[in-house]
Order: sequence, then structure tokens, then C-alpha cells
Amino acid sequence: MSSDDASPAGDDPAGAGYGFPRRWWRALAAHPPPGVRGLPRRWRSPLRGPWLTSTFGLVLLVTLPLVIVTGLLDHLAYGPRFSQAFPSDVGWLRPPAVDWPTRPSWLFRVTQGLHVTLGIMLVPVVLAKLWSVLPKLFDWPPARSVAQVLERLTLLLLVGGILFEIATGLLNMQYAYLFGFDFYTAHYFGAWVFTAALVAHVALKLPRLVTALRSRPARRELATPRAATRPEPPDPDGLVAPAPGAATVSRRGAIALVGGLSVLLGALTVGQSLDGAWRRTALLLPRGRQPGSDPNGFVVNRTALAAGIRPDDTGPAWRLTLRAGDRQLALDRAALLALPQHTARLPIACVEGWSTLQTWTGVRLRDLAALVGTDDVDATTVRSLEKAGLFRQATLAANQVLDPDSLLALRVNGADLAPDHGWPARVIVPALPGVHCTKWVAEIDFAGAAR
Ligand SMILES: Nc1nc2c(c(=O)[nH]1)N[C@H]1C(S)=C(S)[C@@H](COP(=O)(O)O)O[C@H]1N2
Ligand SMILES: [Mo]
Repeated sequence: MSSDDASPAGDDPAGAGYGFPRRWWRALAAHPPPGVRGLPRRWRSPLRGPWLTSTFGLVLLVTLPLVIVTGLLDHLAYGPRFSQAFPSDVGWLRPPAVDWPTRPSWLFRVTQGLHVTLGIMLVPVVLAKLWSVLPKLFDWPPARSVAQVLERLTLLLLVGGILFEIATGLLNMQYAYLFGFDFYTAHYFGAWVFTAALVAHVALKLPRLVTALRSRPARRELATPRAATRPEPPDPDGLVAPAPGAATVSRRGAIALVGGLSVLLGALTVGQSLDGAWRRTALLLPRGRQPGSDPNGFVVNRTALAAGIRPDDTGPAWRLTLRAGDRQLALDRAALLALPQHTARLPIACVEGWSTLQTWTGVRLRDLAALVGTDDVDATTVRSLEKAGLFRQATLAANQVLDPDSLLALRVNGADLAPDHGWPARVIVPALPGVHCTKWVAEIDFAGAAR
């Protein structure tokens, strides 16, 4: 199992008919790369073994599906139907063309919050599990059979996949686009690679996991102090160290450390998805804290200055243009304020992970549609004053325009919108990702989107 045991003249242990020709294996085994020979004896932790690996594995088996499913839902919420979920052409990985619902209004807030918070909390568990199997990375020879080559290939995709998802996810949350590729496309493709590898890995390893967990009752293991911590018996996968040292921490201590780190990360993250005092605990987040106490004192994702909005464009000269087919109408802010006003308490939930619940007042989008003479609303394009870039426009599906709480907001928490929150007018729609709640709206075209 290790280079020490693998004498060049040894047998092919996995060679039950699917092995490589014996002489290949022997040649490979006889020529380990520098530094690998004797390495297994230097991995000495007596904690490593099938039980510990399977315990971390079980946690991931239960929680990762939730991260995967919420991630996929977030992608659907983004509106891939309208080419808005940046992997605009993902071939056969394209998700079904469903309408993202507007109810419950906190739907995206929850799927997004769960995806990000849980994803962060699982980082210590993933690292602990990788630590527990780390010596396997230096196995020599690297594979003894075709089946094992395939298995190790899935591991490459599995480990590479999850590390890639963690790294890109964390960087995205910090708005740190250090990589030269599009985050959404890459994170989406990476998720599929990882998920496929995970399914293969679970199919291959589930029986081992069950056996390993049954081999040492958790209750007994969690009652074992450091002094009584012994290595597991040698296992066929070679996870147990061939020459284990004495325990410096018990298995329960190691699990408590990992669990504690996970809870700590979670506690430093959830605040970004909760309002009130919790907000202050969101230490890891670049825009997660409460910036002020006035009605407009909630998170600003991108300021008017950063978006290049000139005060002249949002002053008295500003007009909202409404379009439906060849009909067109222009309204100033006073005209909008003279229309029936509606108030709704709705979250802004940014795709980067933070969210906040605020009270918005403005004109219903469906009233604006009726004003320009259409009840038969189609996919609707909202354009901002920004002339270029990601936020230039957003497409809303008919159900998102017609919801009675979907607003062109003019006020928030009883005050006029601040410039940074989209003055003179912004869109707010229940359960819509923040990215599509266009600020500094210039035009709404109720039948202008290509489907
Ligand atoms: N025109 C325009 N609209 C925009 C943005 C923008 O940069 N420009 N940012 C979007 C994003 S990503 C989010 S999360 C919300 C944030 O709204 P807030 O800054 O009022 O909290 O506005 C959205 N609307
Ligand atoms: Mo956002």
C-alpha cells in the first residue's frame, strides 16, 4: 500500500483481472519520484483512519446536497431564460426555462443566504477531510489497475472541484475578481464537475463509509479522551498510518476543533443575511455591516459615484420613459408621486450573499404597464441611466412585473431614496436577486425583451 511495502518484486494487489501488465507495475513501483520513498512512515497521526474520514464524509454527504441545490436555485433565480445568468451559453447544462416565483418574497434571500453561509461553514470540514486522506496523495505507485486510475481521476475532479468552488466563491463574496474569467460561468461549470465527481465518489465509497462508521460506535469514540486514543486497525485503503505516533489530541477533540471553526465561520457570516443587531457580527464581509441609522442607512452595493451617475441626469430634467410596442410615455418624478403609491416590505438580496429587509414605497410596475396601455405584459426590460456594463439593463418575467408588491420605488423607510440607493427611482421585486433591482431607472419597456 505504501512505497515501503511495495517491493519491486511484489504482487499486484488489485490485479484481479483488470490490472496493468505486472511488469509495468513493477517498473513503476521501483522508481518512485524523489522524496516519496519512505514518506508514509512520516505521516504519523494515529487519528487518521476510515472512521474519522467517514465521519467528516457523513457531514459532507448530508450538507453538500443542500449547498448544491441552493446554488442551482440561485442560478435559476438569476434568470438564465433571459441570458442573465452569465453562463449564457452553457450548452446542455442549460437549466430548464422556469419562471422564478415572487413568493415567498424571502425565497432568494434564503436560498442565497444558505448557499453562502453553509458553503463557508463547510470549509473546515472539507479541509479536515482532505487532511485525513492526505497521505494517499503520495501513494506510490499512483495506481495499480485501470479501475484505480479511473477512481483517482474522479478524486482529482472532486478535490479540484471543491477547492475551485470554495476559492471562487470566497473571492466573489469579497468582490475580489482576481481571476481573469467570469465568476458565474466558472462557478457554474465547476459546480457541475464537482457534483458529477461527488456522485461517482459516493457510489464508490458509500459501502466503505457505512462499514467504517459501524466499526466504532460514535458514542464510544466521543467519550474517548486523548490518553486512550489508539490508531484504528490497518485498513485496505491504507488511511491508517503504518507507523503511528502517540495521539496529541483525541478524535473527539479533532472533531470539536473542526466543528468549532465551522460554527465560528458561520457566526461571522450569518449576520450578513439577518437584520438588526446580528448585522454587526458579519465581520468577514466587505459590505455586510450597517452603514447608518437613517432611513437610507442600509448597505449600498455600488454608489452613484462608482456607477458614474451624474447629478444632472437625476435632477429636474430626469424623466422615466415607459414603452409598450409603439406606445411611449415620459413621466417626471412629480408625476410618479401623483400616481397611487403602494408600500411593501421586501428584501434586497445581493448575489454576493448579503441581504437586508426594507420598507419600499412607489408605483406598482403593473400600474405603469396599464398606464402605457398594456395589461398583456411580456418579458420586460428595465434600463438604467448607466450606459454600459452589467447593470445597464435587467429583464423581468411577466410574473415579476405583475406581482402586486413589484414596485418602481421612489421612497424607502418613509424617506426619499438616497442617490446611492437609486434616486430618483429604482425597481424592487419580491424574491428577485438584488442584481436585477435596477437603480437609477431611465426606461421600462414592457414588451421589449427577446425571449
Ligand atoms: N443601475 C444599477 N442598478 C443596480 C446596481 C448597479 O450597480 N447599478 N447594483 C445592483 C446590485 S448588485 C444590488 S445587490 C442592488 C443593491 O441595492 P442597494 O445598493 O440599494 O442596496 O442594486 C442593484 N441595482
Ligand atoms: Mo448584488
